Amino acid sequence: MSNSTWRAPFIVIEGLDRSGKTTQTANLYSRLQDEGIQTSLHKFPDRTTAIGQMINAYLCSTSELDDRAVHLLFSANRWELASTIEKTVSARTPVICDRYAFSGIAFSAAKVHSGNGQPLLPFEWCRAPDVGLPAPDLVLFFDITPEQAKARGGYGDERYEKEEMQVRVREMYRRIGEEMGAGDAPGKTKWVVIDAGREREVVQEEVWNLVSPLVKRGIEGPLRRL
Ligand code: T5A
Ligand code: NA
Repeated sequence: MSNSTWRAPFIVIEGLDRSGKTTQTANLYSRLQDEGIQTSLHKFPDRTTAIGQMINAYLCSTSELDDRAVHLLFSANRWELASTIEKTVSARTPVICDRYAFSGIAFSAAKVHSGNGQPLLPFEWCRAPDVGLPAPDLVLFFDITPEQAKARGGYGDERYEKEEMQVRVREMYRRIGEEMGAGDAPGKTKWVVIDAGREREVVQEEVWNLVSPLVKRGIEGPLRRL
C-alpha cells in the first residue's frame, strides 16, 4: 500500500467446540509465515495469565465459580490483551485470534437453569463487559453440526463440551451473526460462516482465500471498538 495511514487487520476465528479452529489458525499462521508475513497469534481463553488460570480451573471443573464471575473473567482475560492488539495492528503486524468476545457471549448466554431450562444470563448482560474492546475486521465463524463434532472423537471433558450445550451455543452464534449482518459495509466487521464440517484442506483453502487478500492489502482507518 502506498498510503502511509494503513494498518494491519485484526482477524478472529470463532466457532463451536471441535470445529477445527486451532488446527486452522495454526495452519494459517505457518502459511503466512511461508510467504514472509509475520503475524501475531493469540488464543482465548489465554490460560497462561493469572486470570486465565482461574478460567482453566473452572473449565476443568477443579473449581466452582459464580456464572457471572466467570463470564467477567473471560472478558477481563481479553482486556488484558486489548492494548497489545491495538499496538500490534498499528505496527502493521496482522493479529489472528482463536476465539474472542463472540465466544464470551455465545457460551454464557447459552447457559440455562438446570431446573426449568430458562436462560441464566440475559444476552445483553453477556455482551456488556466486552463493549469497547478492539473490534475485528473479519470474523470467520466455523460452523459444525453436533453430529460432525461427535465424529471427531466427540467432545472432551471440559465443562461446556456437552451436546445440549453446543446446540444452544450454535443458536447464539447464529443470532450474533444475524445481528452483525453481512458486514460488507465499509468500516464494519465482516462475519463469514465457514462450513467447518468439510475436509481440512478444503476449509484451509477457503480460509486462505478470505484472509490473505486482507493481510496483503491492509486496512485503511483506525481499529474500531465493539
Ligand atoms: N469460552 C471461551 C467461553 O465460555 N467464554 C469465552 O469468552 C471464551 C473465549 C475453551 C472453552 O471456553 C469457552 C468455549 C470453550 O468451551 P478453547 O480453549 O478454545 O475454549 O477450547 P479447545 O477445547 O481448545 O478447542 P476446541 O474444542 O474448541 O477445538 P477446536 O480448536 O475448534 O478444534 P481443533 O482444531 O482442536 O480440532 C478438534 C479435533 O478435530 C480434528 C483435530 O485433529 C482434532 O482432533 N479436526 C478435524 N477432523 C476432521 N476434519 C477436519 N476438517 C478437522 N479439523 C480438525
Ligand atoms: Na481449540
